[in-house]
Amino acid sequence: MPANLPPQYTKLEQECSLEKDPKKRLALLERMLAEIPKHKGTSHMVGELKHKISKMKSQLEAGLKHGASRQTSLDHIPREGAGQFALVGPPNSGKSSIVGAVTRATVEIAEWPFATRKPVPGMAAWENVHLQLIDLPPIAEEHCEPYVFNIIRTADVALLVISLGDDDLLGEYDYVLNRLHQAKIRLHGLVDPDPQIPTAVEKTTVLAVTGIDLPDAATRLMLLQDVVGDRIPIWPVSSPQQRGLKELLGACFASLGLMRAYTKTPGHPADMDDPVLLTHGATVADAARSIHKEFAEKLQFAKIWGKHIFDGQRVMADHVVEDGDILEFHM
Ligand SMILES: Nc1nc2c(ncn2[C@@H]2O[C@H](COP(=O)(O)OP(=O)(O)OP(=O)(O)O)[C@@H](O)[C@H]2O)c(=O)[nH]1
Ligand SMILES: [Mg+2]
Repeated sequence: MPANLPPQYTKLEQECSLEKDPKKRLALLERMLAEIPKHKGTSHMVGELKHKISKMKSQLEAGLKHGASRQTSLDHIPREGAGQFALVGPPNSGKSSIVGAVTRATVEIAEWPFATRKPVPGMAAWENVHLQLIDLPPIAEEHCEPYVFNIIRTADVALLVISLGDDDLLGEYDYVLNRLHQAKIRLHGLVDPDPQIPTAVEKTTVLAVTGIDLPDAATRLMLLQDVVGDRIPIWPVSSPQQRGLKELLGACFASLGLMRAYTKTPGHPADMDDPVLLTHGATVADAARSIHKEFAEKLQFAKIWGKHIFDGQRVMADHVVEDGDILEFHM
């Protein structure tokens, strides 16, 4: 028996699948339970909803018992948003300044090195997506927190930050790359594979240089450019002057290799603030599945609005989605 779900339920379900805050998620689940038509065709879904609600309630209660302030584990930060970026670099290179400039996180910014003592995550908004930046203590010969490598290893991307204000920027750059490689993390594009370290994890890398507002910045940037060549682009920024940060975040999103599609319910405009993030080559079925596995199972066809099709074209589940497409699922 088909579930025949009303559009307001489908909308709540989409909101809930994207909601990260546990309390808001619980409220949405409760509204879904109120909205879902109760008949034989939905009894399985009603049961599942009740189970999720009771699980979420116990998790919230357990969280309260262990103290209201959420403790950040030192070597694991739960991923949020479209992707997780670990800020990597020598001391005083401007990592915290970037995180402070583009997120609401409270970071330690100081003229002296080793100001950052623990990982601090923050969410940065770029267009209609959120990127999670993790400020980290520096990588230096004098001292380096061992957990830093675990965080970099599990992050989606390493955001390497080098300062043009550093008299030894090439030495620091080399040191960080080598130290990471010794810790079995090979920055993609910047470090070639080494048969001595065959198990090194290859990490997508975005390279930012800070201090483009400083004297000699242009000359120093050319020195670094000579070393990096055209292997990966260098994104120049000035955090105090808020220059280049939007472009840097754009490059961060691009490094994830994701595209954005949008969903709509019949008779309503698409929600362009709330993209579904998909890997390139994803199909209509993949898009449906990313919202809810039931969507994909019950999908009969989708209507699609985009660049290389006519508006509202009817497509089947195996149709490949393009960046910017709007999808209307029919079950
Ligand atoms: N002029 C200029 N100063 C900057 C820029 N970015 C950071 N700074 C300054 O550089 C110093 C170090 O900045 P932080 O952001 O604390 O550097 P960090 O890499 O987090 O340092 P650690 O925590 O020691 O690893 C501070 O005095 C910042 O104000 C920049 O783009 N331009
Ligand atoms: Mg810092």
